Amino acid sequence: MKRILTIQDISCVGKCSLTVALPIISAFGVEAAVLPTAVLSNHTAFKSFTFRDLTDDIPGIAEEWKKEGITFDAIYTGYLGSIRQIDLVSDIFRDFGTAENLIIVDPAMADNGKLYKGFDQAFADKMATLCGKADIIVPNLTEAAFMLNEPYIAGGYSEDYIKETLKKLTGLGAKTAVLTGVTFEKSKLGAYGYDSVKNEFFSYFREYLPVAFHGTGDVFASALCGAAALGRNQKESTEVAVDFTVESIIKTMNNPAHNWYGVDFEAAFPFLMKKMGLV
Ligand code: PXL
Repeated sequence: MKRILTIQDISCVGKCSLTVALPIISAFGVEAAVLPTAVLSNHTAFKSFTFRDLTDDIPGIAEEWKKEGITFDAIYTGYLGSIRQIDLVSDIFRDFGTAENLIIVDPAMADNGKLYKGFDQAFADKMATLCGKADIIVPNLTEAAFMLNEPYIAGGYSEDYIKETLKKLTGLGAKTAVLTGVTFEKSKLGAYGYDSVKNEFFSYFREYLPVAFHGTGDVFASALCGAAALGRNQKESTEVAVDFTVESIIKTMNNPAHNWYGVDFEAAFPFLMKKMGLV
């Protein structure tokens, strides 16, 4: 069985980060190993939250894995809480990265033109250096703008603008960049990628849904990792991730009792497993 190490916080309630990554990776029939970076009562879009930083635990946990000779087919990082944590995650890439395994970085730190609570430009600059060490990065347009120190453009941009942005993102050092939340026409939304090794662009669009839910970036990244770990190529993995995210949003819209803080990705598992040929 393939094994993914995912490094991000555990927000006890909130349907994001580890409470999303763990079940989704498992649904692919892939083992999910976790390195929790912090424990929060709930994610930071709630009015208030507790935050227990686990940074000091990271080196010791990694040492134990080294003693055991544990290896990973992919390492996937999401929300990270501090600049020091990014340095420690870089050490993990150095120590557990190989020529064969995939390093996937979701620079989860911003959306809709704004950084999440607690982050500043220095953090975004540091996240850009972590992205430089990845095989695949999956920023949204806001995260891309902060990492490139450019203004955020919400819409009305051209395909050339997206292609240039993708080239600048891989210029940070990542082999492939996949931008999420890309839209050229009102009725369609999707992801646009660039593989700098093959010098190839790829994209996949679905119908635009007039809703916005928290945690969809984490759902997208987790599904892309699962598909990539099972050997799907970058375009195929992107398609699986877009389709699963759209299906999760549709399930949420169809549930009148859905909560405000995350999507009902659990209800989309039958769809995912069929799509992946797992059932
Ligand atoms: O969904 C990204 C995310 C992850 N973890 C925490 C967050 C957020 C977004 O707000 O607050 C703690």
